Amino acid sequence: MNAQVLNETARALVAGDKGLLAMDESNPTCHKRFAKLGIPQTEAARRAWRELIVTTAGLGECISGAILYDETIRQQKKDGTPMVKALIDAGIIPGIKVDAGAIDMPAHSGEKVTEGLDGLRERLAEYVRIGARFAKWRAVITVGAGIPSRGCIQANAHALARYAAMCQEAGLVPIVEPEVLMDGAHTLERCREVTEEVLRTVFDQLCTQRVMIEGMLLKPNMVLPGLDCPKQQTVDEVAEATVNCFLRTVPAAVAGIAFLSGGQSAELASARLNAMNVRFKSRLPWALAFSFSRAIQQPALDIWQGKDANAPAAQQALLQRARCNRAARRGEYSAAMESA
Ligand code: 5MM
Repeated sequence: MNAQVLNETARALVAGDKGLLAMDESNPTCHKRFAKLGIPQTEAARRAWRELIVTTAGLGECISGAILYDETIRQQKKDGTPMVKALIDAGIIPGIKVDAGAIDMPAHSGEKVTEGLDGLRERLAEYVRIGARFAKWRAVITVGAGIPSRGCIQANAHALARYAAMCQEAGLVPIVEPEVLMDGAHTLERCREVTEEVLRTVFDQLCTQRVMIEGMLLKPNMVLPGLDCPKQQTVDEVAEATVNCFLRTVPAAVAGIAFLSGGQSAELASARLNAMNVRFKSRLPWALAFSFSRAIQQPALDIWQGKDANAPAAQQALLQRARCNRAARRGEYSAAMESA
């Protein structure tokens, strides 16, 4: 493990006002999004969509790193250029999702555990050869009646820590993503309580597995009320609850925090990140950045609809969202940017 290289890569991913683009949807997730818009659920369509993303001119001004799916990291653009080279040429660091997805957890009704540790060392070595410099693993925590259980939190935290240690051994910066889901009618206070317990457990496991905290990034949920909760807090209240939760649980040595969007609208995700940076940036030990998938891609996908003729407008929409989130990192985002 080269600690200096890991620390430099982790810092580069959250440097300045840039953030990450998650384009690592597994085929089932990608197909769900394509199906809603009548886009064919084929390898050709997935490749075309991802080529549209990586060839968006100017994307590298806002995006530091892109998280790819196994299929995409092996693909080429129509002209034969590998996707990885296209990203590097655009000034974007290539990364790879390495978990094998979340399955139903035995003896834990309604809960999931993420798989993918078997054979991981060999897969990581191959991804390094292809050009990846960081990796990502997502754990899913569901909030409901009597859940999450201690067993679910511990199993997922342990797997995240084993994955992170193996990434660092291979020279890849691990992005550790424990996602407390927004689904349900739980309150913001309940989300805060669960997120705190999850983060405490995750960092305890990361230390136990000897993960170098300076050489990793955290990709968490914001602290939010459930989507069906009747009381939806203001942007400022969410910003405050989220930052306070992390101040209690995330070590100062972590190179950066890059939020997932988790099903928030693109505008709300930008506004909430912006509020955190406006109000707290100067007194936080870590950078507050983004690692959005839907909150960057969805407006562009809605325009593209699988048609070549719509590609320029879709790229414009993608760049617009990336610029909004870059502004949110600086604390300079405003609703007026949406109509610009
Ligand atoms: C939570 O999902 C991650 C962030 O995306 P959003 O900003 O849309 O919430 C995302 O990176 C996710 O891990 C990938 O899309 C892969 O998900 P699947 O379910 O396909 O493994």
